Amino acid sequence: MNAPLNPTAVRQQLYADMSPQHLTPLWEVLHALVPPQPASPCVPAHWRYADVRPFLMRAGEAITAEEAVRRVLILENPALRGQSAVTQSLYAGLQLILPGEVAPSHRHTQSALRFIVEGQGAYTAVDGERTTMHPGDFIITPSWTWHDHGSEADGPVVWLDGLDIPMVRFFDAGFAQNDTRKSQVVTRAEGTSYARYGHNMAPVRQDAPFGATSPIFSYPYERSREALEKLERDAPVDDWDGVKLRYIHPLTGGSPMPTMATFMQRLPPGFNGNPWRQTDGTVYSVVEGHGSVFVENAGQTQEFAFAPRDHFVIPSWHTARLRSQPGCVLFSYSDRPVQQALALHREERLS
Ligand code: GTQ
Repeated sequence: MNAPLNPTAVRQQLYADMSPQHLTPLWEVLHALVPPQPASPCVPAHWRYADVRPFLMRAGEAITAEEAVRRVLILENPALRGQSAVTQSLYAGLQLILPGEVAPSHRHTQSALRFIVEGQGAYTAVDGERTTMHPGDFIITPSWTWHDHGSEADGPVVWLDGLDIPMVRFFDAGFAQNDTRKSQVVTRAEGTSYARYGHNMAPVRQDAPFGATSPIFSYPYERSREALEKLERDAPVDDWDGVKLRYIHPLTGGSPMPTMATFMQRLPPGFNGNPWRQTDGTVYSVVEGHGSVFVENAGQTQEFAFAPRDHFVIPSWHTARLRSQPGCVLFSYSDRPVQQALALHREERLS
């Protein structure tokens, strides 16, 4: 008679025997698959511009924009190295273009946002219209539109690229093409899209030309800043966010891109915000001023003391709070519209 096997041995034998059939037991992984709350593999991270800029400038000497196609240093989440991801769903990178250079025209199904960090006078061209970049401008490249970047500036121009690359990769839905031309032909005067859609007005007989993506290619910093300043002066300041507005698609009121939401906020001088957490991991670009973000990570609180042009990421469901002595302005983006479309987004405001 065989000796009775203990349950552990029975199970291990079962797993081993069925493994060649590509079968695996749920009960060994259920807890991790359906966690009681999000357990992001991402970690909070901070990229000081003072540390990053020398490498960007070295990249400018090591390769041309044309040879690189896009001369970008990717901001990789330290816990996701090798994945070109700043969160599980989002990509972030800093792109450099030097005077006289062209980043050749191509298109892809990934949506892109550009947030101008340093310099001015470079342009991006989308659908036949060029947009000149200024620090703090938020610029959109809609999915599957030809786009090239160029510079007639007299110094380096650097911007933050925010793309939905990991999300599109997750869906296995990425397509891309190179244009036959280096730069696209300009067919419209600069500023026409902003004139048509950027003033709480819209053309009488034209539907959304880019569907779910905003037809405003550039949201100028001047306008956003003006709004935040007015609200800081004349309206109640939120205890968590300071003064915060979201950018909108002017024809829908929704996010400017289907996959990414973007925000601009001003923390007034002496702001000491309450903590919050939300399921959309968020990337921040510091526009003006100094401050600190405190992020809880594995039971410990990390402080990132930030300066203008710094970048930082707060992962999903990490508790964070913001503080600024002199006051500051922050731009941010996340995958919130996707989570909202899937009825997954949650936010908790703590005190
Ligand atoms: O400018 O088209 O950072 O295609 C990554 C992929 C920028 C761009 C990036 C891209 C671009």
